[in-house]
Amino acid sequence: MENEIKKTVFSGVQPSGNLTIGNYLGAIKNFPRFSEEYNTFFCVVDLHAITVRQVPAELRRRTYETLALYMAAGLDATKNTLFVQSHVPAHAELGWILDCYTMFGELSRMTQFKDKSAKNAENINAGLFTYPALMAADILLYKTDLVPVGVDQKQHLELARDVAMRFNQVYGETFTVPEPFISEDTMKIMSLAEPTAKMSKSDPNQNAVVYILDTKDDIMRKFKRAVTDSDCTVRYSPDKAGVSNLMTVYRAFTGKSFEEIEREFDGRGYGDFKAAVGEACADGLAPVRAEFDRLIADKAYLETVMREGAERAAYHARKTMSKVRRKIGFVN
Ligand code: AQP
Repeated sequence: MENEIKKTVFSGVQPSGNLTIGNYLGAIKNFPRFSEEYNTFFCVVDLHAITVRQVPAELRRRTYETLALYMAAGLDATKNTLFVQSHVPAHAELGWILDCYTMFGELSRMTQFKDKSAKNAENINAGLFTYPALMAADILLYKTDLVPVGVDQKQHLELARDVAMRFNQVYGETFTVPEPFISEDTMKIMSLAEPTAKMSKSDPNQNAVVYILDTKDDIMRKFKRAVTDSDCTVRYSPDKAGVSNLMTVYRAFTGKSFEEIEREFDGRGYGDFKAAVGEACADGLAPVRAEFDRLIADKAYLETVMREGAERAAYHARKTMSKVRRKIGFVN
């Protein structure tokens, strides 16, 4: 499966909550497009998830679910390396090493750290702070060329590039410097309750978030209640954050352009529009949900995928680690 000439793609999702349509449209839905032409590594990043306190049984369940969702969204386990981060200890090892090449000032500027420490004031742990160095390790272990992510991860990716270049400057060419792949159309899906804030799986307000596995009824209800404005025209505009966000979701599921959507709902109220967004989203997610239900019922198969994926990932990680250890001066 691995091909020396092909470039490499790596990405991951934290099993830190039920996955949202933000995770789906911003990241997972884009993953399968790389399967044929790249060596691909898609990881369930459970080490990252514990930077915020998790209930152990839920973390375990969501790890299986996230893997099943990768496959339900179209990733074939025979064509992609699908694995769980904590099954490949080299992530933690390189994470520690890169901590020593990442500056306090750089980490202090990360907006995700600022946001998450504001939300988790009682648990501002060192892992939350050094999260981007571990993310750099995830990416650099596999000589990754391209990282498909939502725009919220762009700052972390820039830091990964800086750390790779810094290390290469000190020790000579070691790491490939990765590029982000950000799908312009869906790079940031916003909360339905507060459309100036990102939709997040850890948002305690369940009505603000559409989960990939929500029932059609839930999806219809959530879009019906979505915050819009008093203007009542379906128009894409920076001063209409709620409506623009719904148009982005509708465009992603129907393939229609913003102009077509504006024409379709010209003279019609928000009620019709919200119902159409709900229908399109529920219909678009239905096959993913059906495939997920099939996969999640077969835990033994998911465990086989995890085990084989971890073996393949570990093989590549070992090669990078041996180079890194030698360059740093560790005794073999
Ligand atoms: N709202 C979003 N719009 C577009 N892309 C998004 N992503 C997340 N939310 C949106 C992308 O999903 C991938 C996986 O994200 P993650 O699990 O690594 O962490 P995150 O970015 O912190 O996502 P959440 O949902 O906000 O999780 P919590 O609430 O746990 O922090 C990434 O590519 C991300 O860009």
